[in-house]
Amino acid sequence: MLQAPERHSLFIDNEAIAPASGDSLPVIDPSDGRVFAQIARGAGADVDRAVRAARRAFDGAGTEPAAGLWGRADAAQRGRVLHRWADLVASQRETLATVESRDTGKPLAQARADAVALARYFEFYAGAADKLHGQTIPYRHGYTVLTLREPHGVTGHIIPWNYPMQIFGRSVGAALAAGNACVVKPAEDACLSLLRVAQLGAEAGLPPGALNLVTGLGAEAGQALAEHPGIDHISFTGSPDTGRRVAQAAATHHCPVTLELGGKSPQLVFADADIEAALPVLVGAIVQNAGQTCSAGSRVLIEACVHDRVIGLLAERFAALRAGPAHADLDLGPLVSRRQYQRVRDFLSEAQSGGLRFAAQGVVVGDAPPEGFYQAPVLLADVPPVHRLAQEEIFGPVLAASRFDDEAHAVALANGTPYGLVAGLWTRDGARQLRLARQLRAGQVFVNNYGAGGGVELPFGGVGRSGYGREKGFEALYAFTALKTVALRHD
Ligand code: TXE
Repeated sequence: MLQAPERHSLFIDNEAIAPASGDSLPVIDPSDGRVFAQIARGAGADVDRAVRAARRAFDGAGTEPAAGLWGRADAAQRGRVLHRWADLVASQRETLATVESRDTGKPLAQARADAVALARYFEFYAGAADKLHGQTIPYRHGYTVLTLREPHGVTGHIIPWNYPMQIFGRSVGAALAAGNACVVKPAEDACLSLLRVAQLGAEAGLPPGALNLVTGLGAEAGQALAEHPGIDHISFTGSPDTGRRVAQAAATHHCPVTLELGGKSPQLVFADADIEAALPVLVGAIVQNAGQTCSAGSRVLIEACVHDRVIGLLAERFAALRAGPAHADLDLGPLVSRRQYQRVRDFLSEAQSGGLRFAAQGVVVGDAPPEGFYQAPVLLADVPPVHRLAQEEIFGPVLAASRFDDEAHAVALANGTPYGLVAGLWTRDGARQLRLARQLRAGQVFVNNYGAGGGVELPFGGVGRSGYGREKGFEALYAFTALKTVALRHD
């Protein structure tokens, strides 16, 4: 007998709540294309309810339930709640990883790493909560001037489907540590882990309303959140087009926005690099999460004199990569949805019709269900730098390689897309390392590594089409506060 799909509610005021419409949306397992759950289809009325709950937790007064409990909590108290939350996430790592892996299609080991990273975000911001302080500023005689870092109030968070736990951790962890109350709109394609994480937050001691989740469609719940006049700051991770829409909606009520919009991040390989050390990192940076990573190293630029050798070595590794069901825990799982799969297939058709060279391709294992959204990794060589495959974010396991003649050429190619999120640089020449780190147009530059293993502590964000504002590290805490200057005249 077929099992009825599990049903999930919204999470408001620490309670599971049905959406006002009573409607739901199907959740599809990307490994086999089957519906296995239903989520609540939240929309405007539910967002409004969540914003009111958050406002009460932030600065509610009088006899309202949980009035101001989060807004008035000491910084150390907020830190303690986040610490307990980190411990609960760590203790439920396996459950969370299993849920995330099925929902997104990512191999179990990668989902496990995401759960560990989520706990680490909470741990980092737990420790930072009571170390976020202002300054005193030397001013004229007879004055004392100080700055206060104050929470915005109610913050909105629109989360994508590629790393639900990690992106929730970096965004909501920082916002709560800074004293804000949060309303979160997870992605319709993957939100089940976050519903569980929110429950753990309540168990850890978040008062009702401090954290609220409204699941639903982007055009409904997401748009309603961005437009809501009760939101004091919004952070968005997703596509450039939707980011623009969110910023426009937020601008109607002068709401500050942080946008992280992905990239077309290059890795530059010079002839003097330790190429053996670079190879697994070059492959990992595009295969991780099947290339559905904002900071994926989706371009590799190789110095001409070592180009053919590096392409040959990369091709060997690509040919050995295996894609299969998430639970099989291979190099990569399926893409998250049929839509994302189709998007990647369209790019690859364009590569084929444009005569691009497929230097190597991995395999989809034979027992992968045919209804799953599998794409074997592809290495494209000699991609003309102006080609769409070298310019646009594909968000799939497709690495575009091009060659460069000298340093200036390498920088011109690296900086030659509208994006600017991350860049990787492989060279043993110390002066070149510093020179190029300055010249590369990116929010993060990694030298002889890529991604620094996640880097919870390292400020992250882009320039140009990759967005603006910084998340992670202490920078996120600054972003989730408004600075107030107080000037006292006493003489
Ligand atoms: O993104 P969207 P999609 C890129 C990647 C991918 C492409 C399309 O290239 O192939 O975007 O993915 C919510 N108002 N990235 O269509 O639409 C939506 O519900 C408010 C890069 O899934 O940007 C989801 O929660 N919110 C990226 C979130 O926005 C809206 C991660 C992201 O969806 C909305 C994901 C609206 N009008 C995709 N419409 C990264 N930077 O890592 C949608 N949403």
